[in-house]
Amino acid sequence: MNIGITCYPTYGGSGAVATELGIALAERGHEVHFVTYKQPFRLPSFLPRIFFHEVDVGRYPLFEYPPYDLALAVRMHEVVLAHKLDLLHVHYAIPHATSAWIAREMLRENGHDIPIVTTLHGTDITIVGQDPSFHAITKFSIERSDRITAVSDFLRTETIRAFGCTRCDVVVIPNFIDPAVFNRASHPAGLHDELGGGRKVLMHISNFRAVKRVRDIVQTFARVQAEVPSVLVMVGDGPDRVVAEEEARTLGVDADVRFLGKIDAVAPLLAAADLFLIPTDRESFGLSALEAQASAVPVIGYNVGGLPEVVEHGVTGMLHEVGDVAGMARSAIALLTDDARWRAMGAAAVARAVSRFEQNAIVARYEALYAGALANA
Ligand code: GMT
Repeated sequence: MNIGITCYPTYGGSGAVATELGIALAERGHEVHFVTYKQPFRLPSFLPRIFFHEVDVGRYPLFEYPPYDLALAVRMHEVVLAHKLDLLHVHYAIPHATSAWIAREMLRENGHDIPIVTTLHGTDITIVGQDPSFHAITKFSIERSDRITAVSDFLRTETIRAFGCTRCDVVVIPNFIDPAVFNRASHPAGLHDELGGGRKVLMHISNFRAVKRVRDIVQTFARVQAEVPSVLVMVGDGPDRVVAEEEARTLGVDADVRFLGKIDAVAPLLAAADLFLIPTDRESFGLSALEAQASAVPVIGYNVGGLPEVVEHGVTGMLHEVGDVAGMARSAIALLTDDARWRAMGAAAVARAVSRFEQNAIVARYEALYAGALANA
C-alpha cells in the first residue's frame, strides 16, 4: 500500500507513535509518505520506502494566524495524486482529520477518492477537542473519517461520551514498543552511574504541559530522597519545565534534579532508570510508561485515564489516587529498598509490555484496518 501519514512532528507521544508506525510499515514493504510541517523527530535522515513532504504555510502580513490546516489539506491533495496514495492516516484529530476531509473533498471533485483513518491520541479528545472553539469541528471530522482508532479503552469511551458520536465506530489499537529497542540488556550499563553517581535514578519523560503535573514529580522525589540516596532525571521540555525547576529549588533538591532537555532516543536513558514517574491527571495511554516497562523499569503514577490499561497495579508498577504524592513516595521507597521486589516488578513489566504491546502484532492490526477501509472504499 501507499500510505500518507500526518502527525505532529515535534516532541510528543502521538508523533512518536505515528513515526514508529510509518517506519514499521515501510519495513513490511509499504511505501510511506509523511506530510507535515517538519521532519518527525523520531525519523532518521533516510530509510527505504519512506518519504517526507514538508507543508509550507507561507507568510502574509494579513495572516496573524497562518492557516496551516488549509496548507496541509493542499499538500495532502498534491501528495495523494503525485504518489498514488491508497489511504491517509492522520494522528491527533485537530486539525489533521479536518485537513484530510478537505483534501478528500477536493479529490472527489476530480473523481478520486481515498479512505481516511484517524487515530485519536489524547488531548485531541480529552481537552482541546472539548473546547467550545473546536468541539463541533472535531465531532464532524471524526464522523467523516472512514476508520477511527483510539489508543485505549478509556479514550474510546471518552470519545463517545464527549462527542455523542452516533457515526463513530471507534476501534482500540494500543500503542506499541519494539522490544529490540527498549531492552535494558542492550544498552551500556555505565549510564546509570553517569546519571546517578551510585544513587538510584528516578526518571520522567514528557513535554512538560500542565496535565503532566510536574510539581507532583518533584514533591515525590523530595520525599524519596529524604530516605533513599537518589537523583531525579527529567527528560523533555515544555511550558511547565520552569514550574518543576522552581519546585526543586523551593524544596531544596535542585542539586539532584537533572533537566536533560529534549532527547529523541530515550531507550538508553530508560535502561539506566530505576523508577519511572508519570503522575498525569488524565493520560490517555502513556507511551513513555510503556517504554519504561519494556526497559524493566517499574512505573509509578495515578490510577486514572488509560494508564491502568498499561500499568498493572502491584505487578508492573504502583498507581495512586490523583494528588497522592505521599502514596507515590511510599511506593517508590518501598520498591527502591527491596531489590528482589524491584527485580520481580521489572521482569513482570517487560513480560506485560512484550505480550500485550509488541510492535509486529499491533502494526498488523493497523494493516488489517487499512485493508478493511480500502475494501469498503
Ligand atoms: O494528546 C496529547 O496530549 C498529545 C499526545 C502527544 O502528542 O504527546 O499524547 C497523547 O498521545 C500519546 C500517544 O498515543 C499517549 O501515549 C499519551 O498518553 C497522550 N497524552 C495524554 O493523554 C495527555
